[in-house]
Amino acid sequence: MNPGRITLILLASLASGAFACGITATEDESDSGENNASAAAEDDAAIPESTEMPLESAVAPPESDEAVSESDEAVSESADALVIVSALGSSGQNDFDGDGRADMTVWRPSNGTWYVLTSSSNWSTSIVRQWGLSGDTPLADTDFDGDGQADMAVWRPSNGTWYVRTSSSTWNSTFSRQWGLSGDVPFASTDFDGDGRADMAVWRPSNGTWYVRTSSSTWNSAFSRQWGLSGDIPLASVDLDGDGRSEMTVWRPGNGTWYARTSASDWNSAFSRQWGLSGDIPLARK
Ligand SMILES: [Ca+2]
Ligand SMILES: [Ca+2]
Ligand SMILES: [Ca+2]
Repeated sequence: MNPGRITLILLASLASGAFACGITATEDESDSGENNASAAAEDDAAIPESTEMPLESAVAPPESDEAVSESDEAVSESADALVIVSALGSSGQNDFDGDGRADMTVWRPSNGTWYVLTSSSNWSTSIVRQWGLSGDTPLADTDFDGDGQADMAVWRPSNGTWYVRTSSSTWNSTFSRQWGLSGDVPFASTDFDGDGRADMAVWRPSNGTWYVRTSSSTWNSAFSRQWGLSGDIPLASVDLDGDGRSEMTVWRPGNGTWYARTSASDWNSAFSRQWGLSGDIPLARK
């Protein structure tokens, strides 16, 4: 579960009514219902066990006494529900048109389609692209090509593949990378290498390991760090040391403790603070 992701589900009956006006305004749908994502997959690497030797935890993690719920998966698989794409992320804007203001964005699981009402049109013109399938996890507010505009990206749990439509191609060109396995937690809008473009990162609950493909390598090189235990809540878009790169942070519900590996140490040094109690919700942008 990614508690930082703010994902709202409207019941289908409510959502379809609320959304009807947005659909009628749509005129620039460029793609048929065909999903190019599967054909576009490059599948250029299975996830390695580790490209670097896992490091010993600087703070010995105690056993967790709480399990992580998997409600995110349930959200994505709700065929008749609308997923309101989170407005939280690197810019917090879901800014597809690049004017620095938030666009109104939803992703529809039943047809894998993105509906964007652009701020630059005073929210009167839409961008619509089919991208993704029912069961995919939409990644909000993520900029892989670094042009300052949001791309359209989904992560597919069944094959652990990232599918991206780039804003620099007016969301017409795509690429994909296999990264992660079913059961992993994918993160939107992370930047571990600090190049201003989104990396592809997952956290694996079964072994508490972070796997990162870096954008600076065109998502071809990767590294990993063991950090956290099953039951922890991973928080990816947290920059605790302020160097513009993501920390690897988990919050442990069982003892209310934050454990962070710092980017400034290339994720080799760590510290922790007990802050919060079991039942609290750690707040972080997702
Ligand atoms: Ca972009
Ligand atoms: Ca990056
Ligand atoms: Ca940092």
